Amino acid sequence: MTILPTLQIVMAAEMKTDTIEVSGNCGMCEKRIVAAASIKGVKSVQWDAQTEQLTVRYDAEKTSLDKIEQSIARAGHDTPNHKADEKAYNQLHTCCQYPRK
Ligand SMILES: [Cu+2]
Repeated sequence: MTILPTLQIVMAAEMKTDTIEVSGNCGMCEKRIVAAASIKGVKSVQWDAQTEQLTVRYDAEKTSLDKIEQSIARAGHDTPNHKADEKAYNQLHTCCQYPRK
């Protein structure tokens, strides 16, 4: 009798960390950006109003940086690859209407 080696299939999470620039001004922006970036598969999000840098840690098996950027753009904030939705931008609080590039 032959004993076959057991194949271990592990659905390992492929954790990735990326830092991108996301336009915004203040603490209100921070809440909005962090909420928008927190989609399925995202483990942690940090955004700094001074540097406008977003650091996101996510499971690349479940989501992608592109999806995260799209979600942020829909909330009204520019990302490197996705421009903010015009309507969403116009509806931002006046203190949040960062200068468009
Ligand atoms: Cu703001």
